[in-house]
Parts: sequence; structure tokens; C-alpha cells
Amino acid sequence: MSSRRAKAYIGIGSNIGNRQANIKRALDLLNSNENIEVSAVSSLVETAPVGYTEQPNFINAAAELYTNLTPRELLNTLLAIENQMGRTREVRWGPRVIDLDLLLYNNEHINEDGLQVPHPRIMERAFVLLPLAEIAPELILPDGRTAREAAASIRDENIS
Ligand code: GSY
Repeated sequence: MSSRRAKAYIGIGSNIGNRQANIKRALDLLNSNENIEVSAVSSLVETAPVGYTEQPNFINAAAELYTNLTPRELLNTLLAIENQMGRTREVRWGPRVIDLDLLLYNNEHINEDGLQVPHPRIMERAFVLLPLAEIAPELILPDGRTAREAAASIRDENIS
């Protein structure tokens, strides 16, 4: 990649097939794009499904990227990788081979058709916040807290 333009964070999930291998393949496909450099990847953690619970456990992770792509181009690249890996969308919240969510793109706020940044549910999902806090603990989130603070409070909520 010629110049490092933007820093973005993505959430990654899989709950069909070899979940770890699916996540590794998605990361390889991202890295093989000449406009993307994957600069950090969290641990891969097993999580119980949130929302529609009648589906297998997920493996979730988060990654930090440097990219020359615009937010829309990055989103389209994530969707293309999901499609390439065989993601289908019969059930909206149902099981998926791979899920790549654009969480943050620099400090930008975007509210367009199909593109919302920061991701609207970033603050309420432990399966997003905990991996994010692992790779970027000092990152400032939409409510002004650091990822470390937000992850600690959601961890407490889930325990109490
Ligand atoms: O939005 C991501 C897909 N998803 C997940 C997920 O990735 N992990 C967990 N634990 N539950 C989920 N429910 C949905 S939908």
C-alpha cells in the first residue's frame, strides 16, 4: 500500500463450519487487497449468540486496518469478501460463514444508505467491545469512553 490514509476497525464473526479457519481466510483476503493492511488482530473468542439465540455459538474477533479505501469502498470490500466466502442472507440474524462489520473509520460519523459509522450497536455488544479493547484499549468510542472502560463496564453488566 503506497500511503496509509485511514485507520479503521472491523468486527468479525463466524458460526458455520470451521469458524477459526473462516476468520483466518477473511483476514488473508483483506490483507491480499493492495489497499488494505491488517495491522492488529484480537484473540478469537467463542461467544454465545446474541439476539436470535437458536443458532450455534460464534467465534468473534476484531481487527485494526490501515486503508486507502473510502468508507464506502471499504464496506463494499467487506461485503465482497463475505460473498466470496459463501455468505447467504436468507435469515437476517441467522447463522453465517463470515460476518465483517465496519465499526469505526478514523473519527468519522457517517449515516448513509447501508453505511453507518460508528457501527450503531458497537456500545452494546460484548462480542465486539471485548476484542476491540484487546487491540485498542485507548481508542475513544462514540460515547467518549475508551474501549478499555466500555469493555470493563459491559463485562461487569454481564457478570452481575
Ligand atoms: O452482528 C454480528 C452477527 N451476530 C453475532 C455475533 O457475531 N456474535 C454473537 N455472539 N452473537 C451474534 N448475533 C449476531 S446477529
